[in-house]
Amino acid sequence: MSAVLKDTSVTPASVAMGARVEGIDLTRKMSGDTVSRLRTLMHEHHLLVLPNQNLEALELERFGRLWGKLLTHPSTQHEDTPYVQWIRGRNTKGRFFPGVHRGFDGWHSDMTWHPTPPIFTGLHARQMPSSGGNTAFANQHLAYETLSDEMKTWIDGLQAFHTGKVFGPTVPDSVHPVVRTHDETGRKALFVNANFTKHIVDMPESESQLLLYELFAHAVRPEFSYRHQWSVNDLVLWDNRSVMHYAILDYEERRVMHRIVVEGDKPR
Ligand SMILES: O=C(O)CCC(=O)C(=O)O
Ligand SMILES: [Fe+2]
Repeated sequence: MSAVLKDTSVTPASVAMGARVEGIDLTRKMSGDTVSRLRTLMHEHHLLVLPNQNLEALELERFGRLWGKLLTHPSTQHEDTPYVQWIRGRNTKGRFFPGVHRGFDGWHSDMTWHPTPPIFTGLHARQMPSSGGNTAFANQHLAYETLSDEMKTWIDGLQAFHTGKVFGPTVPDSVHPVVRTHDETGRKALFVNANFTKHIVDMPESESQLLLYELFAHAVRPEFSYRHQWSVNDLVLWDNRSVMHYAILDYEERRVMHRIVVEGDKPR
């Protein structure tokens, strides 16, 4: 264990991805060494679970700023700051996200319709139903690396069109590579999702649909996944360049989360 995290424990969250980091109190100011150690853990594991963090919205915002510039979102904003979003659900059982591809919608990387979509998302559990309301995550490096050589050759260099119109007529659209190279680790990942990725650029619609469905099905194999069962005050931070996620809508009681998103560069 590194000296800078000597009072903390780091354990894998699952075989595919994620690390659980216990013993850090995010209400206290963190040293630069701790922040850089967390960044290294993020590069290795793509998702960090930080349990027992009793944070106000402004404290969550301050933690988010350690990772980069925060983005706002066109849907709900917290009353204390536009950089924290409310994610509230009740009676959401079976009301699946109206994505642009039936069947796999729900699985996504955040805001890929944005020209510089967030590299990190942090979700902080404030109130949980008595059961259910887990979030599933899937490691998109493993998804890319386990494709056949023929498929890799086919999709390397392709671009995809992502639409934000599911959130309103003025939300932008963007074009991003189907295979994204992580700007810090250089590792490749699959970067298409059923919520926002409408079609492959310069490909006939029927061919584009077939290719996307094959990729969507492969991307979320259980072998690549981690399912997080939330406790109140869990903070989960993940890398949207490496991970897709899915909010499981199997509850009827109230569920409340706070969210932050950290802006990235143009995906390449
Ligand atoms: O509520 C959740 O579990 C995840 C919702 C989501 O997709 C997000 O916060 O980006
Ligand atoms: Fe999301």
